[in-house]
Amino acid sequence: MGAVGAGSAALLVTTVGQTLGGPFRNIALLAPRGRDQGDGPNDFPVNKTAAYRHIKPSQTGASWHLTLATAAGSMASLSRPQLLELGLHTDELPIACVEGWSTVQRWTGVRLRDLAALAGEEEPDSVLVESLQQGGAFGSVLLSPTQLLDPQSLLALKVNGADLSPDHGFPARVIVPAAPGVHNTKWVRQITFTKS
Ligand SMILES: Nc1nc2c(c(=O)[nH]1)N[C@H]1C(S)=C(S)[C@@H](COP(=O)(O)O)O[C@H]1N2
Ligand SMILES: [Mo]
Repeated sequence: MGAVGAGSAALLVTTVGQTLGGPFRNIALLAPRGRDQGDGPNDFPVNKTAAYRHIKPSQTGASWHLTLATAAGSMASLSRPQLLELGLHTDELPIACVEGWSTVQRWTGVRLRDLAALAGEEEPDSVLVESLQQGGAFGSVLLSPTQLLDPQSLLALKVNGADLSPDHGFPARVIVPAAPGVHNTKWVRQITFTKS
């Protein structure tokens, strides 16, 4: 019992350190991997960093385009400036990681359902989101029609008013409500809307 109690106390201290951020963050010894959390608007926990996933600046610079595809084969390709000119929405939504932390941030981006409409498939049966990430876990996710149609589901381009940092998924990432953190794919390269 004593040992269990001590363990819980240590965990609590760790969590408090994480929540406080700033100088206290460094005393959170068990803080989520990814330590370099970025500054200011991007200063919140990172799951896997861009470096860890081998995302290169050459892939995320001006040459980056989002590809929208459908089963019918229609394709659209949008640069980041083009995405920023679409109707943008801002919402506070959490990332809840199964590793034991969660954080609420203010995200700005394009609604996933608006991207489906752009692709010409407004009622797909499934939505496959693929990252620039090659190999490793969490490089893609299959979203449901319910997640797609939710007006809070975004392809986020900004957080707390600033561009996403590389570690938080620049140039674009998924943010969907009420889902495990792994659904929030970072460094998105392609979204495929499929109708069976
Ligand atoms: N491409 C990619 N996306 C990813 C991950 C990843 O490893 N690769 N990690 C996921 C996990 S487990 C979580 S909890 C969130 C964390 O987002 P954050 O690092 O911006 O806080 O990103 C998700 N998106
Ligand atoms: Mo996670």
